[in-house]
Amino acid sequence: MTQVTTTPFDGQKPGTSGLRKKVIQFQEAHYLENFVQAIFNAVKGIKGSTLVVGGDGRFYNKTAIQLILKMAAANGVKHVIVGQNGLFSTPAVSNVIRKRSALGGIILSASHNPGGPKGDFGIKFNSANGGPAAESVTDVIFNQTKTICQYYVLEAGDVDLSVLGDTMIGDMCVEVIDPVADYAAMTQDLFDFDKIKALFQGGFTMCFDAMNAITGPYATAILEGMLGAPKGTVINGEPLADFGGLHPDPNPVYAKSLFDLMLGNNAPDFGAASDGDGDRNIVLGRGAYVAPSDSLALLTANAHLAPGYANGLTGVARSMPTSRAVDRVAEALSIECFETPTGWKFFGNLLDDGRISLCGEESAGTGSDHIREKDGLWAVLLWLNILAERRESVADILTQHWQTYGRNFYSRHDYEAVDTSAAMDVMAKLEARFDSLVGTTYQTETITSADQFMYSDPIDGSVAKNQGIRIGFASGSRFVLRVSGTGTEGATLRLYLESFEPATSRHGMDTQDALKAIIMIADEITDLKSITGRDAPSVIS
Ligand code: VG1
Ligand code: CO
Repeated sequence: MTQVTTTPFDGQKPGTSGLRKKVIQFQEAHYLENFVQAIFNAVKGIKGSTLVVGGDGRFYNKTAIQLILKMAAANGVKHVIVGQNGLFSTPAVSNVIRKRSALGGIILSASHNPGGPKGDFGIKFNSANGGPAAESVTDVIFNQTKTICQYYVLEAGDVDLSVLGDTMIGDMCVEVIDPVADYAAMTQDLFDFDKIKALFQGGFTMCFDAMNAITGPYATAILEGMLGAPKGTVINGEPLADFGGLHPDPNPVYAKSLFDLMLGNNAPDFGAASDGDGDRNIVLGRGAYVAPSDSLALLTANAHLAPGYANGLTGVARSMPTSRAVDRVAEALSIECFETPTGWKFFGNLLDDGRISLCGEESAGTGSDHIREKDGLWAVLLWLNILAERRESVADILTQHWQTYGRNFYSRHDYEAVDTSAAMDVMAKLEARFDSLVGTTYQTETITSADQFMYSDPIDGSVAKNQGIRIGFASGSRFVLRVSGTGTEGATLRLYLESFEPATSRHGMDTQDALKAIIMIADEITDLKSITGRDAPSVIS
């Protein structure tokens, strides 16, 4: 074993789930090594433990895994379970950690960020419950990155990750497993595969765009293999190191070809896509896009149609910027509904404690208590199970949902890669005006509340501050402004806009038109465009 002397570096920021940077930064001497050692120093019980390791297949995945194996062995880890060829989707890692009672897992991914040598890479630690490490752990990792002065590596050759089975390196066993098998078996327990099979046999058509990222092998095995969907249902199904140049963020801009297909003349019955690491999903019907916030509400209202949720839900949760469509369903079902900060880790305690069964975020993440990560393919399968039971089109199901609960018009405007100090300036100036804003009327909208979102975890009492600015209006409309924690260039400002429309006659409106007044007011009072020098958002979803 070699002990290498190193110097501290600007590690992961406190509060974020992992380290996400440009590949070239990870290629700098000692950079990845420092972070991996910081994890091993921070996590209790590493010696003699079992860990799960894998990633979304992006550039640098294999190099990073070989290093992690050698460092794990040098740090006394007993057993590492790795996906064949180093591949694992994020939800599959969560599942294997739980199933094999591992101490935790290391996931290599930058999720929806672009890949390739000039793209992004990332690494994060998940705990024994299968979920992203809590802030109490990530804060210790962060402190370690600032003080670290040595790391440990075993001198050994690379392990052949293409072959299933066990290999010893030093005193540590590396077990290479099929990354799909356990995950596929888990989904079979939750959903009625026979019903979904019958749906496909009846001629139901679907397009699943894996965006050349990790869900390809999972979707192909489950949809085309186990459920009998025709070959070709899954497109872009091969995980590529640079995602074939695609930007694996399933939104109207980066998944444009799927949107064009589904909103065009030859649309199949159902369309779906997921992101780089397989934890997000979007779904579309013929001529109908289901906004992720609406999807969470619809899944909550219909989950009982799938065997895994037939006994009903204990409660639901959504991240703060997610639209409040799901709140109305929870009220109708008389179940609890929680509002948490952005990021999946905040759902962990509620799921572990059985307070919620389903949860989701506006950024196309939905999941349940089956694992502790959001799960793209799971959401698609739940949709398929619901469609197989209801035998109605996605568009009809959506329209009926709005008729019953009203429609929450919702949109997110991202200003990517803006100057970091300008972004901070926008936030600080708006915050300084809270008192004077409340009671002010703009056009027909009166501001009734302005605050920085703070969350107290109902289970362990931990407090997360400064989770985004919320401006509420008397009409029930609101907007939210926060700085992204996952961007790797400058800062990304996210502006979330929402209005509620009870009148069925107005449900067919274009979303941006419906939100026009709120968009104009947000522009005016945040001063975002003049401070950042941008005249339009980079992405509207
Ligand atoms: C974004 C999303 C957030 C999500 C996070 C990680 O964070 O908005 O909802 O939990 O990405 O998703 P931010 O801080 O950039 O807004 V993933 O698919 O990267 O694991
Ligand atoms: Co992701």
